[in-house]
Amino acid sequence: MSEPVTYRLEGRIALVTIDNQPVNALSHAVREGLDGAITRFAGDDAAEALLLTGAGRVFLGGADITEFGKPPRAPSLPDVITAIEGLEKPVIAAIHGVALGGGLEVALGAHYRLAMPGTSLGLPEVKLGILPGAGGTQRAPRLVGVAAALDMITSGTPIGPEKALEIGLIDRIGSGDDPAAAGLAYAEELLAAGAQARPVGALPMPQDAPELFEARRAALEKSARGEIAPLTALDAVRAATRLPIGEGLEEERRLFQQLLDSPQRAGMIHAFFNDRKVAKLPEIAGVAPRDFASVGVIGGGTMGAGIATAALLAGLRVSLVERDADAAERARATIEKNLAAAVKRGKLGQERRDAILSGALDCVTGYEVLGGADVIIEAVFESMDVKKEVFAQIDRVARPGTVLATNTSYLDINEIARATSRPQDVIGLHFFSPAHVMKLLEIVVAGKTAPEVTATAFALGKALGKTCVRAGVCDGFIGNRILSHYRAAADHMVLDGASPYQIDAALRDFGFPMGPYQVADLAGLDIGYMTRQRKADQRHERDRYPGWADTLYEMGRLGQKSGRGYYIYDEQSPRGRLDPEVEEIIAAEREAQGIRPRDFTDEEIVERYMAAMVNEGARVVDEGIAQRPLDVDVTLLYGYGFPRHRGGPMHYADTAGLGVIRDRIQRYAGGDDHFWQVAPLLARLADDQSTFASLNG
Ligand code: TC6
Repeated sequence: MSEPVTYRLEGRIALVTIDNQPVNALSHAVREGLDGAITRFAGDDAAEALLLTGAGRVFLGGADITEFGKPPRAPSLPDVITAIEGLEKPVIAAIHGVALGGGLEVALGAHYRLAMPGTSLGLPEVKLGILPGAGGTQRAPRLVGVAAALDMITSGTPIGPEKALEIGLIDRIGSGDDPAAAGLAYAEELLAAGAQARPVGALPMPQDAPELFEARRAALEKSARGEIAPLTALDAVRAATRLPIGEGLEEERRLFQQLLDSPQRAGMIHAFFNDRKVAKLPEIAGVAPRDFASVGVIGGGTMGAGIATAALLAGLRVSLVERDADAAERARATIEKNLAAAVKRGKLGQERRDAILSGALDCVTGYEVLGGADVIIEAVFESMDVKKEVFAQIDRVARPGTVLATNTSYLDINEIARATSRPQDVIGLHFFSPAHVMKLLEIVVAGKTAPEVTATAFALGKALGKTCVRAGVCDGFIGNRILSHYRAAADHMVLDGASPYQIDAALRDFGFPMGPYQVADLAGLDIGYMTRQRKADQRHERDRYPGWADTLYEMGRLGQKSGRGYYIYDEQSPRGRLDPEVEEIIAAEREAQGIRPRDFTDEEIVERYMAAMVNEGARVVDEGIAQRPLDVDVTLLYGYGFPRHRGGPMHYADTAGLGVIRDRIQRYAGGDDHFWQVAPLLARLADDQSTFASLNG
């Protein structure tokens, strides 16, 4: 293996290059290499300055995340950076691609910083449940001031070189396309000007700003939803305003270690690696996707228009088919509105928007236009008969090799595929509404879907910026199937005495952005009603029924869209306020069912809700609907608001202990042994004292 850190004299400049592909993570070997290079440079009389660069696509992608949670190995990154900073001859960092986390902290240990155009500079540690623990919280505020440092550190959002130059994070934006060449030229220029070592740690302590810290703390307490890293990072920055650099670094280390040991760190790193593992599937390894440049969308309602918007934003051409000219016009107007919102959010330039609307979008009424599409996505009314009719028509016009996708959220895709003469080309693409905003895409592989079609679906999803999860065919696929189970558990608690408001609040405290009854109001209570109607003939005599939900629907309480659902929405409370009438309706239902209500603690609410989610998750994995527990975790994280710092429901279960979850379910079965039956996979793993993670590969 080649050396991860090389040292070469370029005239009077020592060029130190870090080469640890793919992202030059600061692994143990890299830290050792850097340590060696520092010592060599200090004793190298021929070297007057040191230039740090990264080989390949990026400068440095940060600390090696795979090492977190393992015993630390010297030299530590903070020590290496302090040694860089302490060098008596100038050290320059030439940054390209990304300088993230520990990578940017290395650059902060240098005395001068140059970044190439397009570079991304950030301290994203809070997104991994930690804080910049290699001096970032002490050096960044000294360099750019408290406010700008807090922006970067507590949000984790990277900035570009222009902004970095403006706030003083870097000294210069390089030119050309070779960072080493740009860095060498800059180093020569500095030496010619007599530049000296200029340690950031020696800059004056930044002024304390109590009001700023208080305001930021209050804002973070609201937005962090139980995440501890942003608040702890804020404390570390505050230490920079009160302690000299050496003590500040020690305090940072102490706080970093606290976070490193927390289950939140484990949850967020689990999520980080899952984001990457989820698209790695043996069935499509080495399978080339088909080319796609144009997408046909059938149906221009909220979902179809959202899918079309997502495809347009990804630079694809879109032909949208509606049943008549008015509907086509309405679809176009919805897409225009979506694009205008994207312009407003800074996601799309005005010029690009104009080009899209004049050249890349066609809203028409005939299916013939679909003959030119590489992928066709159907987003019409959820009825098997309608879908089959649409697919028969698609089959008539689509050219061979076109991927035929349905956006159904529960129908049997095998049956839909049979309506065509090419079931191998048929696949499910289950978008979440609004489709141009929500990150999750369930890719539902049917019995005869060809691997090439699955590979194309994953490539398309990636192009649309989605997190794609492979699912198998069943009612509700991965996400909605699990949802219907944990939502039933919540309904049972309502029947037994918990108020929907208590349940929502308990789950918000757990970290969900909304509780299940707020979600129901957002989606519309008609959706739940329709689902209950649809599944009426599958209902078992022992299923417990949330009759009050039908009453709310029949009263016209459809949720946010009608101003009333579980909550009341009006000018005075746009986010909803509690309604005693709902409690009365529920109380009447309990009485009608002969139930004596009891109290629930928030803890019991969360435990029952999570047990139901995990149990159904285990069934979904066992049946092969999800291939691995991690697919369940990613689905719930990206489509259902599961708190990222808890990693996902299956990771949550591993953390709690599978035996504990199994025992809870067995205990609940004492009250209802129809609903509460331990899933066989959960029982097996618990008996073996194993984990869901053991199945993630
Ligand atoms: C930190 O620095 C703390 C400091 C204080 C400590 C004292 N380590 O994302 P990609 C892997 S915390 C180990 O697909 P891209 C990744 O798993 C860190 N591995 O590529 C994948 O492996 P696979 C702060 C890492 O071009 C492969 O590299 N830094 C690391 O789309 C390619 O990754 C961050 O949070 C790592 N640090 O994006 C940055 N990073 O092929 C995290 C990546 O086996 N990284 N891998 O699946 C990123 O944001 C992106 O990877 C990227 C490149 C923008 C660097």
